[in-house]
Amino acid sequence: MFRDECEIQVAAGKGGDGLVSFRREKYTPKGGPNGGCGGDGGSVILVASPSVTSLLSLGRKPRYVARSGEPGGPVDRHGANADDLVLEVPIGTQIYDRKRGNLLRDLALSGESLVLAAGGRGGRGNASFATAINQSPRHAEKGRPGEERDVSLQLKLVAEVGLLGLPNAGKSTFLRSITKATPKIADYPFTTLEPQVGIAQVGTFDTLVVADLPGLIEGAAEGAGLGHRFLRHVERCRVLLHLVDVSEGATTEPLEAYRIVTAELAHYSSELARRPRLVVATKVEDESARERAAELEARVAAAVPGVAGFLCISSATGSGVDELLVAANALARAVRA
Ligand SMILES: Nc1nc2c(ncn2[C@@H]2O[C@H](COP(=O)(O)OP(=O)(O)OP(=O)(O)O)[C@@H](O)[C@H]2O)c(=O)[nH]1
Ligand SMILES: [Mg+2]
Repeated sequence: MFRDECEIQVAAGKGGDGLVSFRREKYTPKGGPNGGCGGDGGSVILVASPSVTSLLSLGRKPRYVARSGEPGGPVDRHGANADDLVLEVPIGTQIYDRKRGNLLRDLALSGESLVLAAGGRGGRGNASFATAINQSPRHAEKGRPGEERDVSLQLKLVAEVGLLGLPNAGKSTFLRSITKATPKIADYPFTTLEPQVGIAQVGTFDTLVVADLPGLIEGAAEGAGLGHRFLRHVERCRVLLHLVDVSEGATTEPLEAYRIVTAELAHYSSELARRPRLVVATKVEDESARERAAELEARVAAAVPGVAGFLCISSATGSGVDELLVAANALARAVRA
């Protein structure tokens, strides 16, 4: 199972209390104050880690509590600081404050971290309060409470290229043919239930991170099929590849297939609908497919905003696949620049 959002509560550790204590030495009736300070409570910290790919395990527990600092001891002994509680999240996790609803941080890079809840400071012991006037203070501070926070976490994949299309368009097959990723492939719709990323080698020097997504169908915005919530994963993609099956066996006519996905994209976000795109005719292996591809090209090339090119591929024979990668890479670089 894959999980791309979860809600958790976190509580940092309380600071240890400071101590009230006095020196007791033989033959010294009234020793000075020697109560030590409490240690600091542990903080709760989120770190983006490449070894975590979903929010599944984090979401299993509703609340995470860091340990408290140890109290101060006699003879000026400082209580031990508690260790921080470090929680690993996938790269691309966005953290929202649930009370205020605002975005706290976007952990888009490996190793980036956020202190979600800071540990409470330890209280000072009575030794810290001794002055020339008050040489035997009888009070110490309590440790401060740790911060608490309710957050919701959302994972947005970080990929340069996103694959869009109707179910069975050949998205997963394409990803498999260009990367080491092994998405499931089958001739029934909605084989892909969760987004998956792979890294493609382009030429000798370049790599391209490509995200395979579930198929979109008419009415996805209203929840049809798998809905369109997963489109948030393409929000970060610089470039979209819109795959359209033009083979004999396609269940939907190419132009209609193109229109449906474009409309659902626009429904989701007008900005996303204008994202630079390549339209890709898939399963182009015979003359009739080539004809349908040419027809589609003639229609979509007619000034659709964002469409930067039209290509034909067959992941089965490999024809056009390298050219598509080079074109997608060039477009991604052009957008980045
Ligand atoms: N002949 C031919 N068949 C292909 C090609 N690419 C994909 N297919 C077939 O088309 C069917 C669907 O392929 P998938 O890659 O699973 O399609 P998808 O777009 O990922 O589908 P969903 O995950 O359901 O949205 C499978 O039976 C594939 O074998 C191709 O280039 N040529
Ligand atoms: Mg698929």
